[in-house]
Amino acid sequence: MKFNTKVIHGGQENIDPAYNSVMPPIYQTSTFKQSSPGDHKGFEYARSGNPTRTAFENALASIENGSDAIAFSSGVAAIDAVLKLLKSGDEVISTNDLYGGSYRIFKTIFQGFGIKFHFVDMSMASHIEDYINENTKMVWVETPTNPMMNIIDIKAVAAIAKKTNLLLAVDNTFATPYLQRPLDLGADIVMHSATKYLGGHSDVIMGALVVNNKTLADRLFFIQKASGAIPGPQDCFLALRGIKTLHLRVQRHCENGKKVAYFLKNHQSVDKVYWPGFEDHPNHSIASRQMDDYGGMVSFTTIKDTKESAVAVISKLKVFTLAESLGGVESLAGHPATMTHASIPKTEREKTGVVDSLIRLSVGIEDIDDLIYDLDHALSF
Ligand code: P1T
Repeated sequence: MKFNTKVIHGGQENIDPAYNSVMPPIYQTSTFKQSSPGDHKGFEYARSGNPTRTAFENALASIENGSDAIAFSSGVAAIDAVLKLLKSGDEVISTNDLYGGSYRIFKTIFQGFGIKFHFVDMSMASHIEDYINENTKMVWVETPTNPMMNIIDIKAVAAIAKKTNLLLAVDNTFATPYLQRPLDLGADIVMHSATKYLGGHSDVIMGALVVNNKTLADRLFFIQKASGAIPGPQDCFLALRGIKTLHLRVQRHCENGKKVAYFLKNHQSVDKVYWPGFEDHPNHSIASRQMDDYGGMVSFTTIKDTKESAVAVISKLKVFTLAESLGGVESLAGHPATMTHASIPKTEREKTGVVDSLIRLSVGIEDIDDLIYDLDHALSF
């Protein structure tokens, strides 16, 4: 099956044996009747499993080319589950430019449990080799990175990780499986904030992991059940519905993202623009190889280069909404330094370019003329 068919039908065989509904029912139940102890139809207690959740998990596994997907109540709950594969004394090599909440759970929760994190510039995959020792167990990659749009070569990192038996986890939230399939490139675990493009409509908080290895899947399903950060059936229904239009939405996000990126690059009030589709992006050739297009996320600074100027631009926007999050149909603008990346110390985030004047756009699927007009108006100073 090709991707555009898989988003609609992948993993969706026999989803409603009772009435053959085309979409799975929302099984709003906490438990399932057993005929005698242990005798049931595959579902016992809804923390362990719910058919609506299974329908979402199977759809996601199908489009990521994995054997299994494991759903969670948020993206960070999915990250939390990955880290629970580790134990005290283990070390993780992580991308140095990444979502602030990922950095926060690494540093403020799991570091306290004795896991050590190294934040490394992975623009050259070989940089990670300097940090590998006998305690290293995992490499954490986010690509494109949030918010600097850096690109990391998944295949090259996977080759290094395989040599020393490290697990490679890739946060595929920005790219989505429509543009990038990390398991095919050698990753062991794909992580998603399903809150973003998978859900696609800014109406659900959810996360997921995808793997292509039954042993790893069993461990993660066990953590899902034992720690219990599961999504409810309504959220699973919404995220599944989102997946069915992922290909159409992301295609338009990419088209609009490209037009916005070039508009900004040519605007006299704009200084730097970060978007992996530019030929002068440092890892453009890797992006072109491992992604099918460049996505709808664009970050930029203005020539005034102050926090105040960024805030002034954002506050003039009318079609773009000032809000955290990304990947919904509507365009959003954010100020990473005070919003999504506020939990990273200023000196740390400024090293990777997350300066006070940086603005991040999640370019939505509205009419491009309205988006450009909105930006042009906000940038007229
Ligand atoms: O918000 P949640 O569903 O828990 O997902 C966390 C997460 C993980 N990974 C990436 C790359 C993310 O961007 C996020 C969430 N990010 C935002 C809320 C944001 O505005 O960047």
